[in-house]
Amino acid sequence: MEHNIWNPKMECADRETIRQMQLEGLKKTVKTCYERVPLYKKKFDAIGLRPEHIKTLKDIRHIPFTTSDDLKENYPFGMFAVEKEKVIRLHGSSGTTGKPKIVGYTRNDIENWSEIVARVICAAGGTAGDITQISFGYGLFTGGFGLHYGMEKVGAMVVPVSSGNTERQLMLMQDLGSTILVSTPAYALYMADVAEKIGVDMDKIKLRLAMFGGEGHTEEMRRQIEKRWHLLATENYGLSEIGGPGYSGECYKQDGMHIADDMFITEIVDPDTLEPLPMGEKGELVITPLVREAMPVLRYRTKDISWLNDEPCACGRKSLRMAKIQGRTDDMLIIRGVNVFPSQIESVLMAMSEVEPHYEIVVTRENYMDRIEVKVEVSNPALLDKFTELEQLRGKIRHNLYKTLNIDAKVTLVSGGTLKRFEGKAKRVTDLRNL
Ligand code: DLL
Repeated sequence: MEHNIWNPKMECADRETIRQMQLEGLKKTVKTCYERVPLYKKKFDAIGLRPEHIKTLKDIRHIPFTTSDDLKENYPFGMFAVEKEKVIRLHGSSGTTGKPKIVGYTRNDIENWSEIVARVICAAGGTAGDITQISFGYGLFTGGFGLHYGMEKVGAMVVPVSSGNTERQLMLMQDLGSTILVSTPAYALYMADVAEKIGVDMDKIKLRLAMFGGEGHTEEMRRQIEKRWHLLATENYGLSEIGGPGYSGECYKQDGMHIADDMFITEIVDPDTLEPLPMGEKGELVITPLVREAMPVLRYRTKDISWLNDEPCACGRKSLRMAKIQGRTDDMLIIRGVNVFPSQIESVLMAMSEVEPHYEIVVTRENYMDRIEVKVEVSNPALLDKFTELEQLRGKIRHNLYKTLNIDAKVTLVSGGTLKRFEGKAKRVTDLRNL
């Protein structure tokens, strides 16, 4: 596989050069926000902060945070920093209920976006000769169009199938000889199930690389998907509020996601005190884009938990790397006082060969007591008829969950193919407690 670097000047720049660029970008963005976005003028004036007070990168800690509530309150165009005539595209968050978070792009924004997605693609090993099947939804979701533009920039042949109609996806994958799959990990799993069911010969599939994003997966889940599809799977991360994918992505070394830090300042803060944390410590990811024209945001609180690594990577890039998302500050479940992230439950399940990577978590409260139920599909269908063995497996899963997470869960084993499958982002947790 070829291992090129899309933009060596930026991706391999020394940290000092990057810091210089970041400081310039920060000053400019702060000035634009203050002068053009009423929300920021209000926030700055309230604490007596003026753009000229930002003199060093460290001064970023004086700038107020931006949250998703700010976007909601200023829906749809209140956060825009340019006249509407300059905005050539809108996208939005992927939630299906309520009002979406709307973000805008100028022509330059689209150009910069394609550039950083091209970096992520190249880092993963994507090249001009590839045939890329984009199975992310096209629409307000930034995933489809983001990867599409990046792939075209790299020169790959793009097949914009979008998500859904899985049998047709598989037909095209075989007929066209797709070499890269772009999707959520949940959809790649679902597609593998359907491929098996309709008897697709996996050896004839030419996919060599999958680029997953839009949601996380555990390392164990990644290995399973790689094995089933015979490919290398890389992960990339982003969110609509900062422009979508392209912000960060893994290289083929699969050792942290490289951040486009000539275009973004990244901080990790303690989600409770909001104080910035030192390199390597785990906390909430806070992002300040530096080159966005249509909708710049300052210190956007992502609610995603990660940590940073500033060591140069074996691939040659010197950019900051972020660890895979450990969970969201708002998806942490507190079960009878114990903090549990769904990804930890996934890790426990995925480490067991007796179950499939399809599970659901249901949390309820009865008589003031939290109850958690973990439903998971068993791998061997014959097991379902053997009461004793089934009970043994249930006990084993319960024991492993208790040992690792210190929670006592009800475990329900179901037969293969019975739990919900997802064409986009998976939704595996249902919290019925009305907290
Ligand atoms: O999911 C942007 C994107 C599309 C990134 C395609 C990568 C590829 P939203 O729909 O606004 O944007 O959702 C953003 O999704 O705050 C994370 O919680 C989650 N997320 C996205 N990528 C990952 C990932 C896009 N690799 C929200 N790992 C973010 C974990 C992810 N979570």
